[in-house]
Parts: sequence; structure tokens; C-alpha cells
Amino acid sequence: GAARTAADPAADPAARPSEASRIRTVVAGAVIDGGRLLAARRSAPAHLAGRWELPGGKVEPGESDGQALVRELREELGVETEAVERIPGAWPLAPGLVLHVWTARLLAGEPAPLEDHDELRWLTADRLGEVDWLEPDRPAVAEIARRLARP
Ligand code: 523
Repeated sequence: GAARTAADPAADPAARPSEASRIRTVVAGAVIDGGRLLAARRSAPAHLAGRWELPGGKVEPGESDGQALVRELREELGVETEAVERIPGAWPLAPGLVLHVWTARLLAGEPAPLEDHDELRWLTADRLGEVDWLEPDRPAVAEIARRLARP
């Protein structure tokens, strides 16, 4: 009978989260300062440790990409930043998980590997190929290389 009402998501498919909202975003920051890009070496999990990435993490429910990026860079590197511009593209990480990359400006602090990383490097455009980037980051790093090469 009346066990299910319109407020019950089981009875009302429109009330269920859409496909798009079940896809989580990982946001990463291309922190650029003085013509150099910040690269961070992951310390965990084991299968990613030693690989280099643009630092970031999962966007939490209710957060914008920019808010999540600022929070992650504060937690992981101890710096204040602002998200500037999204690099066009969305790169699949795993089923239901996609990577977005934003350029970020350093507002305060000197990045330090406080959490999730064991080494940081500032790379000029000609040196971006010297570290072993995680595959999903490579297209965005290539785009940054093009931008740094023509300032
Ligand atoms: N990547 C990735 N590139 C990249 C980042 C920040 C993350 O390919 N620049 C991948 C690595 C992980 C997944 O995205 O498989 C989640 O990133 P992670 O572990 O940095 O995000 P967290 O810290 O928010 O994740 P949890 O601690 O698991 O919540």
C-alpha cells in the first residue's frame, strides 16, 4: 500500500542521486611560481609511492573543486593558495573517479611535504619530463609545459 511515498528514493527514481553525482572528482593543483611547476612525490599507497603527481585529493560532498584544492594543498603542503583556472579535460582514475586539474597561485607559505608526499620539486618547463608522473597527470603536465614555454 502506502509504504512508499514520493520522498522515498526507492519509489521515486528522480530523487536518487544522478549518475553524474555518483562520480567523485579528484582535484589536483598545478602550482606555478616564477615559471616553475611544483611536482610532489607520493609516499603512499605502495603501488603509487615514488611516482610524481600534481598534489590534490578527493572533492568532498558540498565542496567546489576550488575549495577542495585549497583545502588539500593546505593539509598536504602547508601553503595558502588560490585556484586560478581549470585545465580543460577530465581524466579517468578508476570507475566513478575522475581527475580535474586547476592551475593554482601560491599566496603564502613555502610548500613542504607534510602529508602524502616525501619529496617536492620545482621544475622548469625543460625539466618536467625528468620525473615519473602518474599517467592521469601527464596530459595536464604537457599542457602546463606548453604554457610555461611561451609565457
Ligand atoms: N591521483 C592521480 N593524480 C593526482 C592525484 C592528486 C590523485 O592520479 N594528481 C589518483 C591517485 C589515487 C586517487 O587519485 O588513486 C585519489 O587520490 P588521493 O589518494 O591523493 O586522494 P585523497 O587523499 O583525497 O584520497 P583518500 O585519502 O583515499 O580519501
